Amino acid sequence: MDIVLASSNKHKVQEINDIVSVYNMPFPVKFILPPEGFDPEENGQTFAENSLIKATEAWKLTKGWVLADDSGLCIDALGGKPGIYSARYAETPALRIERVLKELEGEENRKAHFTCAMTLINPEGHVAFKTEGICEGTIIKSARGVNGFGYDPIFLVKGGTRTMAELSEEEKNLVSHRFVALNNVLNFIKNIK
Ligand code: ITT
Repeated sequence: MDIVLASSNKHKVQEINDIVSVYNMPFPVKFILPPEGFDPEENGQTFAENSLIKATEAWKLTKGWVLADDSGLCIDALGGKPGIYSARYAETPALRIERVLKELEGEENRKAHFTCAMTLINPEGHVAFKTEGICEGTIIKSARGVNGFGYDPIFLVKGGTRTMAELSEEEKNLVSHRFVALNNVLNFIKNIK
């Protein structure tokens, strides 16, 4: 079963394909990139809304099964920011991290979580399933680690001593917000054939 992944973030696509490859699906599932021209306007107010916008845009181009992932980092002391603005918080990933660390300077409450909202649309164009996954942690004071992407180097996973960027890909894919959401999606998909 081919599913179009409504994303142009190659790290996400890689993580999603890695997660599905170790999930015991009863039939092969392959996530493929959307065709050229996929450029949704992410103007929703929530992760779930943006996920639906991306999925709908990709469905219009493909008319097949489509999955969208809208995700981001929510920091308690910043009232949930960067949240849905995670990808646009500054120009580059390094500058985004710098901005977050600056905004948290002197702040003792470092609690944060990653959220991932997924929307699955069927070939008829209806939302077949939607879900969210969360991964809790704290924001450390300076970046550590080179794996993963985005805010991984400043996110210390709850209950551990390493940042998300210090975990191996396999380790991240067992605890991440994306893993939690995708597991729910795959549990749904395996029962539809
Ligand atoms: P698409 O919309 O094309 O899927 P995007 O990167 O713009 O790609 P989002 O709008 O969902 O995707 O924004 C997600 C941003 O949140 C991403 O660019 C990172 O900055 C951050 N993020 C999401 N998941 C993350 C993860 O697993 N580790 C670190 N940062 C993450």
